[in-house]
Amino acid sequence: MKILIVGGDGYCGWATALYLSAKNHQITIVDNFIRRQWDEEHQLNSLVPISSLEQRVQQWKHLTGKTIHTINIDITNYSSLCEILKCEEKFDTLIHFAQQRSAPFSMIDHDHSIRTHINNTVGNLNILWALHEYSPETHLVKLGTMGEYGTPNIDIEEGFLHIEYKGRSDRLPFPKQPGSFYHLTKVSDSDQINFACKTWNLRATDLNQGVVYGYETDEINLSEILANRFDYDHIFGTVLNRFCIQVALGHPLTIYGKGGQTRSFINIRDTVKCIEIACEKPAQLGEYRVFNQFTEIFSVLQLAQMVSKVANESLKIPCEIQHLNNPRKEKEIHYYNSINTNLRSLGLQPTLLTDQTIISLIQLAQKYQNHVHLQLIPPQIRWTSENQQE
Ligand code: NAD
Ligand code: USQ
Repeated sequence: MKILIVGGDGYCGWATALYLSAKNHQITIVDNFIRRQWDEEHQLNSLVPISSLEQRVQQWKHLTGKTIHTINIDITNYSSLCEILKCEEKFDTLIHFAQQRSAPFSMIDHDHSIRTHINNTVGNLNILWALHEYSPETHLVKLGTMGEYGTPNIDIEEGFLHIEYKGRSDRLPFPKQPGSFYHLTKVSDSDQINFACKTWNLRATDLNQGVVYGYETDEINLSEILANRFDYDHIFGTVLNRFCIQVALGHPLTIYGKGGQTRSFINIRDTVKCIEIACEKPAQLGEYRVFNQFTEIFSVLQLAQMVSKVANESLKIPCEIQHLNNPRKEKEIHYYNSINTNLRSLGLQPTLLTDQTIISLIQLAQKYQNHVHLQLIPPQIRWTSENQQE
């Protein structure tokens, strides 16, 4: 397949580009490196040092003989995006990763919230318009998030809910209760994509992905020049990756509040497989489908307990758990059960979280611990000035 990976220099996008290239798909990456600029702006760095995209694709060519094309454009620039999609031999699939994806970043202040909305909403709308005008048969695979649904007191279905009301019934979009201005942009994207499929007969798969953890894929492991980013800071670092790095630093695990916050999780090895499944089994023209892309559900406290047990018992590294004042506005104790049958029924074999995975992440952090800036660990961005909880 001819595949355009938009946002292919990032954590999920780079791992996916290598994985799909290894499977002999013809890959082009679009990225404007804005994420590398945001890191500089906030003085953040990846735990594992990352090479430039140019060095990365050269090394991939050198090791495997396979070519990954790269294009540096900002997808909020419509005419540049159109130039790519106007090409004669159309892309079979466009995978869209290119967004500002940190909830805390979107809550820093007015400016960061607006930048998140412009980048994500305009970028997504541009992709829909460019597909409509120049490549309407290309299958859009869009990264959404489980956080679109929030934490309702009922089971979370895959995108839609069958409702009976006053003697009538319908299949309606599942109610959305996002927890940050970032998550709100994903809700808006989903509505736009659904509308574009109905109105213009586009085809799309919205992958509502859970929190991603892990570092290794077979391709990333081939060379240090192929290294992926691994965020540990309080803005872009996600919870399990952060806990493993905190162990290596001898830092207590930073649970926000009570830790009963429960989320869906997925190993990056499964992220790339889910995307492959979505590409190879595309939506029909006019179809908007939603897959919940995760493999397991944990509370933050459960994760902290698993990590501290592995640290204390298997690695003999003393590890404490710390309950911090929650910087976010979120339920800390709640019902949570989400459904993930679509990807499983299309063949996904889940990679479950094991002690060995936690050990290898802690060892990765030990190897690169000199790169960590300790001041980036504690949370600094608060959802409300009063910092009150429900
Ligand atoms: P990332 O920040 O590592 O990568 C995003 C990439 O997109 C970066 O390389 C960035 O430069 C690029 N980009 C952003 N805006 C762009 C623009 N306007 N034009 C061109 N390129 C642009 O993020 P990630 O962790 O790889 O996440 C990828 C996607 O997956 C996001 O949409 C995110 O919402 C979703 N997702 C991520 C997670 C997770 O835990 N990492 C979980 C669920 C969903
Ligand atoms: N948390 C802690 N301690 C920490 C970090 C986080 O207790 O040190 C808690 C948070 O309060 C939250 C939960 O862990 O309750 C998850 O936080 P996170 O930072 O790991 O993930 P989140 O902000 O939800 O965002 C990440 C990605 C985002 C993606 C989302 C999937 O950054 O791009 O959309 O996971 S989901 O959570 O399903 O919405």
